[in-house]
Amino acid sequence: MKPNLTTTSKITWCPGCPNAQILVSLRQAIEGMVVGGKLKIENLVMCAGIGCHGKITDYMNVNTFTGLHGRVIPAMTGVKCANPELIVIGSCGDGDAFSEGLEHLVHAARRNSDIKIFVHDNQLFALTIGQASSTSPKGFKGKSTPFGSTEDPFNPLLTMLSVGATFVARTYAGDIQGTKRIIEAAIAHKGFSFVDIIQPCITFFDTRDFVKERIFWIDEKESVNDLNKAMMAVNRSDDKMPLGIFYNAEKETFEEALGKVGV
Ligand SMILES: Cc1ncc(C[n+]2csc(CCOP(=O)(O)OP(=O)(O)O)c2C)c(N)n1
Repeated sequence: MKPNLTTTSKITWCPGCPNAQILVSLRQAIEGMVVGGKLKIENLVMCAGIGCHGKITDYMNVNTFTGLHGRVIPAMTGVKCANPELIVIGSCGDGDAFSEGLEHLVHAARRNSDIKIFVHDNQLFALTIGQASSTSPKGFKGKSTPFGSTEDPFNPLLTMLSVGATFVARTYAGDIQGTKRIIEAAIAHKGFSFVDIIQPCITFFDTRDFVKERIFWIDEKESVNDLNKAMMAVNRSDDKMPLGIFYNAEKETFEEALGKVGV
């Protein structure tokens, strides 16, 4: 039966915020998986951090846990370890995942913890009104960098591939069907799933036109089983923005390995 994933909480994102498009994609992905018998709604737990993205748990009628800024991954890892039967998904911001919480992200990927993380990547700290984050482009002018950021941005896809993430993908919030497909595949994957979702912040850094001119869907067959090719696909010298599942591999999960301890 189709689950009712809506809640009575008032949506307080800015009108037109692409976070709402991510919400639609997520709901559609989960509805489809539940109706198709691939997921039991009572087994799903969704975690989130602090930031604009973090409001998503208010709007999802599933088991949720909203933790601290930068600490989404430890909460997810804890839930999964405590009850490996649960399917644990989470939303975090680029500030959350790549600045304050980067160490958690890297080690969860390295361990292949069976959790699925969706980064709402708007290239800045949005809730605190527009400071530069790790993925802000060089020259970005925001509240903390009024003369322009002097730093090169962090490449999360390349980092995730290099530390052992077994599912690495990127999508664009404005492509609701594309994002739905990627979310479904990430949830279905056994092991650590990392999805970077390009989510322009229409209030502090509206990159929608810039992004739409540069995104393209890759031919996933080219790299999905080949780590070196996946690394090449995400490490471009031009400003094009590839979307799709770059890499998807099978490996023993952290929880499976833990289950063998002492046996
Ligand atoms: C431990 C801690 N550090 C900093 C903050 C302040 N803070 C709250 S939201 C936020 C920015 C969130 O940015 P991001 O994670 O990118 O999410 P977005 O708002 O862009 O969705 C910060 C720095 C906090 N609440 N807790």
